[in-house]
Amino acid sequence: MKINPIYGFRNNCMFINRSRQKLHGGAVLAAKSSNQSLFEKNKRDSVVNGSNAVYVEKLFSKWSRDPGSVNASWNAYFGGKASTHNLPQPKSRKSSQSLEESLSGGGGKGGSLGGGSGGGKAPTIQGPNADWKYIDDHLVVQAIIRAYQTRGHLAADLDPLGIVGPTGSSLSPENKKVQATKAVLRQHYYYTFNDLNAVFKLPYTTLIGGDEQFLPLQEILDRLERVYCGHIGVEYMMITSLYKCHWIRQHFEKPGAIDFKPEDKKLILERLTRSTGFENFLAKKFISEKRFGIEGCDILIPAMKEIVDESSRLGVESIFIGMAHRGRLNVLSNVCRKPIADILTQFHGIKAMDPGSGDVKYHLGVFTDRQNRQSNKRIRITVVANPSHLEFVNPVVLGKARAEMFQRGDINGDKVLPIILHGDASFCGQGIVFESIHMSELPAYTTYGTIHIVVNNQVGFTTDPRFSRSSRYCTDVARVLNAPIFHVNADDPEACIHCARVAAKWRAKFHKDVVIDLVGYRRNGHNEADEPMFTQPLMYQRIRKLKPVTVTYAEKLVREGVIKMDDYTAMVSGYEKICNEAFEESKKNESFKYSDWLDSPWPGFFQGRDRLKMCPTGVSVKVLEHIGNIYCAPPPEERNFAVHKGILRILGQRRKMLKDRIADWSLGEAFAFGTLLKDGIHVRVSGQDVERGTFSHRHHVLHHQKEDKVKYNPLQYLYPDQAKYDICNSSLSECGVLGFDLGYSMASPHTLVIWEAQFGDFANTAQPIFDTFLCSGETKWVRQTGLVVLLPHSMEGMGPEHSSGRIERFLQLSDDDPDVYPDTSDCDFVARQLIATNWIVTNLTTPANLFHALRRQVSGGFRKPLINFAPKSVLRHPMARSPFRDFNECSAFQRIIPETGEAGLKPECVKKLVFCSGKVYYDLIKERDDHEQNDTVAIVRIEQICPFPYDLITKQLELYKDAELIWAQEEHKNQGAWSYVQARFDTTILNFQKDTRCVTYHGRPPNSASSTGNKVQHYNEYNDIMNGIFGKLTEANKQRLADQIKAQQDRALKESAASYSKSKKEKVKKAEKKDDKPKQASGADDKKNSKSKKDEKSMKAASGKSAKDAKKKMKKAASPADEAAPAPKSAGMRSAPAAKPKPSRKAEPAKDDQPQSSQKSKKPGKDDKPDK
Ligand SMILES: Cc1ncc(C[n+]2csc(CCOP(=O)(O)OP(=O)(O)O)c2C)c(N)n1
Repeated sequence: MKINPIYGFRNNCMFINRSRQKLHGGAVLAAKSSNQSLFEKNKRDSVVNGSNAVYVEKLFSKWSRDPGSVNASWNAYFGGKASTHNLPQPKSRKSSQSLEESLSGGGGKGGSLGGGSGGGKAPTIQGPNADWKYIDDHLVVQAIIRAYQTRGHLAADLDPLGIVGPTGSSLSPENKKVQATKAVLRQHYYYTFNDLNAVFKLPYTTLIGGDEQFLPLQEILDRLERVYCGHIGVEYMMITSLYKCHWIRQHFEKPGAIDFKPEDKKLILERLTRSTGFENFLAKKFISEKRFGIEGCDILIPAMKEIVDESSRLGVESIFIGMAHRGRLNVLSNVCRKPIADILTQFHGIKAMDPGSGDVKYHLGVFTDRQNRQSNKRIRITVVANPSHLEFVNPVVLGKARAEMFQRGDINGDKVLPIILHGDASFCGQGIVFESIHMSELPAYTTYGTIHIVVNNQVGFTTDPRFSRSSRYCTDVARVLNAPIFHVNADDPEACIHCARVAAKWRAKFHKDVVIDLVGYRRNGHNEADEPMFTQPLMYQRIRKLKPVTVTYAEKLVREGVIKMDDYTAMVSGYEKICNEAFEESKKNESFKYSDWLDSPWPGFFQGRDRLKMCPTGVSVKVLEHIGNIYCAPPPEERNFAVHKGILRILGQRRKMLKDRIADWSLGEAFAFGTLLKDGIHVRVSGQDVERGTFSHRHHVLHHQKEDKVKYNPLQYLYPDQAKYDICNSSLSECGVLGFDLGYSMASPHTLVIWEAQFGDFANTAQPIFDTFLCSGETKWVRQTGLVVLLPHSMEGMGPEHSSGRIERFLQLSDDDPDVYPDTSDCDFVARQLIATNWIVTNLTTPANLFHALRRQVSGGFRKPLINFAPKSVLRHPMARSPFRDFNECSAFQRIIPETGEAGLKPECVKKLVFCSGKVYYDLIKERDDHEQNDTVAIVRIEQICPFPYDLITKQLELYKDAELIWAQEEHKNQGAWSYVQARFDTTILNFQKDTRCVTYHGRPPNSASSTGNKVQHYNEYNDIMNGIFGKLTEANKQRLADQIKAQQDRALKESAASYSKSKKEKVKKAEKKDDKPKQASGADDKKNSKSKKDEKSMKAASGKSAKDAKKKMKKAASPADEAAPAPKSAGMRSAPAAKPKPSRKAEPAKDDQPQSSQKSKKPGKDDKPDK
């Protein structure tokens, strides 16, 4: 016989079968006859064991003489009756004693944990006189209560089909229940209680007693079973807040918590009738149509209505719903109140009057704004249109809700509520679920609580849960939320409505997520045409026998006398009549509009606007200076903000640019943000490490070097009445965060939302958002967004996975026809082309063009997503700078940047016209310069690849009509923009009459990887491209380059030596000044002498040292500033790694009257030093 390690009794003889005793929780009581000898009892009762037998023996003889002389529990044990009155009350112990006090001796008073009658005495462990059984009983009762609270859901009766037992086993119902209770109670299952009617003091951790502090054990067990193992399984004990746990208990444990008034019950039935009636009606009228009905989880509709009503009562004004196909039409009709006739129109197969592809009816969005009858308040409900990709709408809904909160100034989410519906298989199967819910507590992404409802029909298409998840519940992924999960049997309407109501209250009270797991079934196949018996025969045999919940609930209410059967029949026929009338009305519709199903109406934006009017994006230099002065300055002195030395240096460099009226990438971007903020446009930048910038180029958020969490973001302090600027480091998610920011951008057209990828190729993991929302959202759902996506892209020899943002994919998804030359004579051509495209794809090369592109995103009468392939080394490239005049009122976005150097001045002399896009431009101009072909090769940058600038390309063809046409790219042939531009070049050339030329490709050969990881190979490939375009360097070229390098090295040496001797002189001067002071120590002269000798020595070494310095300087210029931030390498490309580094160029200080491109052809002058 085993001894229970905790209780010290033999557990195998204590267990009396629950079914035999009809007891709860395996709690065991054998009524003991007072005549039984202790010896006889001992045989069966292991309370008496070797170690306490003598003690019990004594007690027994005492009790035999006078039953009142022993403790009441022993009296009960030996055969007497336990009563509430003579039970020693726990309060006789020092009930207020804390655990800490107990463990530490409690200040010497009443510290005994073992004493049944401590009474304020010093802590003593009571030995044989203690009433151990009584104490154990109480402790076990407490443990049992806690076990129910923690694990009661494991024994809850959740499955209306009764297939999956409470423990997931396939035993007989009775055995299942035993197993389930064992799973809840674990070791306590084997504990023996003498009397189930014995009264116990309830601990303060339960509210099952209501106003009662004491309850008989049987009643305690009954109540726990009812609360925790009925049709609701509450998972909440993982919540770390005791207060929240208490709140949950108030809403589930308190007697009467789940009671409904008759009128509430009637309302539930009415709503159930509509839910079931809607599906029945569609099934009758459109037998073969897919509608993904909700039958089997019909309670979803009343549950959602309850959430809407309760939330509206609690102050919510706007609800955002995300959901998949299942029950969607029913939700649109019965929750959002989209007119049934409008929904039925979708079934009639009629034509849409507006352009676009539209979408299937069970993906469409809805926006309604109506009076809520229950709360008598207005409420807006949006169901966000979604693709078939399950769960990917989740982050979009969250972002949209968050943006709405911002727009309304709803800082705690009191007025805006997101509700997301999930399928059981998709909730646990799709990673995007985790990515989305994991944002729930992030300051820049929180929605202050989302209500999740899982429509758990216990099957995913044809797959059983046991094959589709490893977790017990499909909701286990949500346990990261530290929020309650209510599992509820969908065939118990009142239990479901109760959970819905509590969920709404929870969200309003705590602003935290909450999950409802509606466990039901699917009455039909995956869709109505599917045969479910193929794959789930037994399940469906049961389903066929089940009455719909609406019927069973109606019968229940009839039994309870709440309604009469006639009332129910009238409800059913009344709703049928409504549907029939709507059906007749819908038949009158001859057409409809996709825009009737728009989920983001943007009131006022589309009305009275000239969509073709392109708004200017340039600003006055004064504004730039104002923004620049704040952006480039350290925090104001009064902030007493310790700034990092490196940041101070960067700010200094920025101020120098301001002075020189020139902007690098960071400044250009800041100008765009700053000017938009000034205009009242809210700007939000989100992504991994965006605050600093992956390449350490942005530094929008400065961190106090001495105080934790003290930050300074200068762009938030440009103007007193500016719009809000948010820049937020995101979680390490692409899909979730991109989806969120897409949703954010949908809330208002007057916001610039930017998502920046760490490296462009990481956008791969967000592909569904690009494919199904961003590139096609407008055509499917008439929904616009001006979201900007920045994808760092360029071949820097950094390996396959950090090089390519996969331009080719985005261009392949662009929907302009490659074979149609558009009407470029139209004066609105540019606007028309932009309006017609599904998104804009750019690969920008100048800060000014970035500035205009960003401003253009929010300037006109339409919104388009912008995918920009962002620079890496070009961020720091000394030539990638724009003079202020490129930002001013006369400037604008340049779709192409034509040649403006020597070749541009004499186009007739040009032999080669090279088109390119992005960073390769800077390589090309350097190589052209090295090859001394500045007058014969013209280089044109295509900044906006899609939509293709046909008109401007045509002009270039005209201008260089005799030149050979070349497309140069650094990407591999099957990648980059080549396949997109090739077809469009052909169309342009064809259109350009008599032109027989064609564009030849110069780039890397096809490859499955986006780049080599080997630097030598990288440079060799580079040389091949450049040799292909410019030919090999001639001897004269080489000599000139060598001379140039030498001259530059000499100059650097001289400068270095000069600065060294200058600093030495200063030091000597300082030392001399010190020497003028009275000498204090006799040995001072000697020391000074030896020091000056040392100085002499080092002066001699100066020239050598400065040579090293110069080399170092140049190496630095040609190598990455840090691992994450590659410095421009174009200067060193030709000479593979082993070769001597070449100096890079520095941009000339811009003068407002010089054209931007003249910088590119300028030969190194005396200011040309390697950029640090
Ligand atoms: C990402 C994704 N994968 C696969 C599918 C195909 N599919 C559509 S519905 C479905 C079953 C989903 O099961 P569940 O989430 O339980 O929802 P239910 O259809 O049962 O309501 C599947 C596999 C899809 N639409 N999206």
